[in-house]
Order: sequence, then structure tokens, then C-alpha cells
Amino acid sequence: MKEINVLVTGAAGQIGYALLPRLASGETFGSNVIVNLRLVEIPEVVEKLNGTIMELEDCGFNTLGKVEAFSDIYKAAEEVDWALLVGSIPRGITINGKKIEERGDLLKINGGIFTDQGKAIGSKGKNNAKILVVGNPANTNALIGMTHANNASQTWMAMTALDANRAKAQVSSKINVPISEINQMIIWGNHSPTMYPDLDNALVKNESVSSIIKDEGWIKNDFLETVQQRGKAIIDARGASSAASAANAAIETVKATLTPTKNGDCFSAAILSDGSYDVPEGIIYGFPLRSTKEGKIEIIQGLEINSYAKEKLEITTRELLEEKEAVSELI
Ligand code: NAX
Repeated sequence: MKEINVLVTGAAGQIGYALLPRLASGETFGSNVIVNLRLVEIPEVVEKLNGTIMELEDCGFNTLGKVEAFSDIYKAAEEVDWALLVGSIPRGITINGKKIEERGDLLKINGGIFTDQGKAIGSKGKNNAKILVVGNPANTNALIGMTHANNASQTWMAMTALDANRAKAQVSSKINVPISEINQMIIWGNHSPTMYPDLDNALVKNESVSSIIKDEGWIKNDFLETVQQRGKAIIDARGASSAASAANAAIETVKATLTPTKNGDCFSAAILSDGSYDVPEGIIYGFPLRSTKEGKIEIIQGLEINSYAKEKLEITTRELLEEKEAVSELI
């Protein structure tokens, strides 16, 4: 059987807990692929992974290979095919007596983590490895990691699939169609409240979702705000951030890259801008993506962006350029 090596950082965290069994079970990479898991945690937490490893063993998955715990990212990154970078420092944590509240401080601290992770994956990971950054601020973390990886054969992405799923769920209940009938749900820009979920290009049976809904007020206000603020609403309701749905979105992103995308659909993730849709090059930006039969990931071209959407794309672009500026010493 084929074997692959999958690295997961933040493996003892809540997303990690929901993610690991699904990576190991055969659901993600297929029932004929052995998955070796390389779990990474900070030194203070790495011991806890022994419990996670015992649980994974006790699941009895046929497709689970070797599971190892690391606190050294350079050792963990050896020969990895996939890296799911979930670990990061949350806002509000106290480091060296200082409470980290400012977005700028958070960007720099997490940026520091992604510098080393990038170097490790770029130098030790396999050529053609794929990297999905989940830890926030995901887009800018991915930019830092990719810069330090300096390995053009590898593909760095930041996760926006959870936002796309949240948008689909809202549309599904608004117009009473099954989620499976909603295609081409694009999340443009940053994984932050400036993201733009695009209902003009989203399709149900090849018809634009916005023209089916015919309720501009709902689209521009209720829908947009619900999707943009969904992460906060979940924290307020359950006292912890999204975990099962975030893990699910990570699994779906991996699967989307492994299966050719059907015509009239896309998957959502942020990748390095090549200037498509007038987005400046050099930022990691949410685009409509397709994976090809050859396993390449491409930005779907030629979609129409109306003037309202253009404004929204510019807002999220501006935020990403500001984030890039805030971490300029790291890239
Ligand atoms: P947890 O706090 O439960 O777990 C994070 C884990 O990462 C901890 O165990 C911590 O020890 C570990 N960690 C920190 N620094 C590390 C490093 N340098 N190397 C390895 N491990 C490290 O957070 P969890 O709820 O699992 O969320 C993880 C990240 O996902 C957060 O940054 C969160 O903001 C982000 N999210 C991103 C989403 C997205 O759609 N892109 C949605 C969900 C989630 O909010």
C-alpha cells in the first residue's frame, strides 16, 4: 500500500483532536493509503500527545501507520507530503507578563512560529508537499511560512473552507436547497471579518444564488454579517472556538486537492496571488480554486466581479497588505 507522511501542528489542541482520527481513518486519503502521522506540539505540551497516540491506536484504523510526537519542527518535517499547520498562539494569552491583545503583536508572535515551520518544511519536507495553514492569522502566517520555505515545488494554502461551508449553510436554510446543490461558493480575501462570500458567482443548478434569493437586503446585511462573524458567535455560544467544523473544513480542503474539481464548481482556499482579478501579487488571498487531473491547483479565471464585489475585494486586500506590512521584518 502507498504511504504518506502527514504533519499536524497544534496536535493536542481542540481542532487537532477532531482532525486526527479523520486523517487516520482512510476517509481523507483513501482506504488504500497508509497515513503516518507526525504530531507537533510545543515542549510544555508534547507529553500530552501520548494520550492522543493511545487513542488513535485504540481506534483500530487499518490505514494508520506510524504515529510520532515531536517538539522539534525540523525533525517532524522530514519527508512530509502534507503539513496541516493548526498550532498558533491565541489572542488574550499572557507571554512574559504581557497580555497579547493587539492584532499587530499577535501577527508578530505567530509570524515568528511560521518562520521556523516554513524553513523546516521547505528544507526537510518532500518536493510537491502541500501545506494548509489553519492557525490564525492564517493568510499572513501562510505568507511567512511560504517565504521561509523557499521551495517553489510546494503549495502553501490558508484555510477558508470553513467560511465557505458557513456561507453554504446560510444559503441552504434561506432558499431551502440541500447543501450538495450549492456550487462555486467563493470566499475572497482574508480569513477574517473582511472576507467576502460571493453569492453572485455561487450557483444552484447553474443559476446565480443571488438571483434566486432576490433579497438584496438579506445578502448585503444579514448573510454577510452572519458569515463574517460566525466564528465569534460560536465562541459566544459554546465558550470555545469552532473545532469540529474547523477540522471538517481542513479535511474537505485536503480532499478537494486530491480530486479533480468538476466543471461549474470550485473549492475555496487562500493561495499566493498571481495578480488574478486585480489582486496584488505577493499576498495569500482567498480565490476560487480547481484541482486538475494532473493534481495541480489553479485559480479559476473569468468570473464576473460587479462593482459592489470589487469594493469588498479591495477592503480585504487592504487588510492583507496592512498585515504584510506589520510583519515586514519576518518576510
Ligand atoms: P487550541 O488552543 O485548542 O490548540 C492550539 C494548540 O497549538 C495548542 O495545543 C498549542 O500548544 C499548540 N501550539 C501553539 N504553538 C505551537 C507551535 N509553535 N508548534 C506546535 N504547536 C503549537 O486551538 P484550536 O481551537 O485547536 O485552534 C487552533 C488555531 O486555529 C487557532 O489559531 C484558531 O484561531 C485557528 N482557527 C482557524 C480557523 C480557520 O478557518 N482558518 C477556524 C477555527 C480556528 O479558530
